[in-house]
Amino acid sequence: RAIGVFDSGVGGLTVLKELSRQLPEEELVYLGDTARVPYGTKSPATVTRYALEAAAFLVSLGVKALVVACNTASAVALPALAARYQMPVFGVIGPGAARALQLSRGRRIGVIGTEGTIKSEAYARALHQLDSRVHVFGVPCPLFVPLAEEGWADHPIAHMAASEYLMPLLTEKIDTLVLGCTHYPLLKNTLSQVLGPQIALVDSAEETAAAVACRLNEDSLTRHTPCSPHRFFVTDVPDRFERVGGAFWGEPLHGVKQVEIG
Ligand code: DGN
Repeated sequence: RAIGVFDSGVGGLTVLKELSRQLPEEELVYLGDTARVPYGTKSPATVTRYALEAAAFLVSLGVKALVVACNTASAVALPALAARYQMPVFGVIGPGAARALQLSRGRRIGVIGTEGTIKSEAYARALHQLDSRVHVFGVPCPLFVPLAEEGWADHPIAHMAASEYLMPLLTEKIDTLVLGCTHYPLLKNTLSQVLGPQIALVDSAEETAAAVACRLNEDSLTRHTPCSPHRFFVTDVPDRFERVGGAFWGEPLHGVKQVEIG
């Protein structure tokens, strides 16, 4: 059986890519809720409703585990999803927080994400639960999402936006930065140019894939035979997803199907 992955749109393909790299034998089914993107500016109640509907669609396909690739949905809807389903349900917040603490030497950790993710303080809660002495500084960086989708992650405009957004984090002398949004791994180069080499970057996508691999192994749910091709679904017409998603997925996307959920 497949692993079901959902996100508000194309961004979650960064998580899917890591899953397919770290678990090459697993079959993956992806749902991008492109009719209702962005989640980042919506209320927790609305995002939770969307997340439950997206999960229900994947569960109807018979998946064995769910991965909430979207940081905003992970931040506000994970308890509701975990309460509804018996199968393993993974979010991106816990794995990203755990890795940030491993890397941080001075316990001064910055978190960047959508407005919804930062306002929820989900990363700060996860970090404080793991270590009560940690200092967490959250900054919403909403412009990074359209910049990444425009293919401008390395453009001077992205550099300017990053300098503005990250200034307060440099003032706070953070030593580690969590990339708390699906789109931000594309901006890694720009971010490390602005922050300098001393500040460690945590890619939640990589950490989440590692957590999924570990848990599937423990539960003996891992596949050991080559998988059938991954499947991609969206809730709006697939054109834009196929065009923009290629850069996130790493190769051209074809055969994306439109579905109705909710
Ligand atoms: N996928 C969203 C996230 O990781 O928070 C970003 C895109 C959005 O909904 N704004």
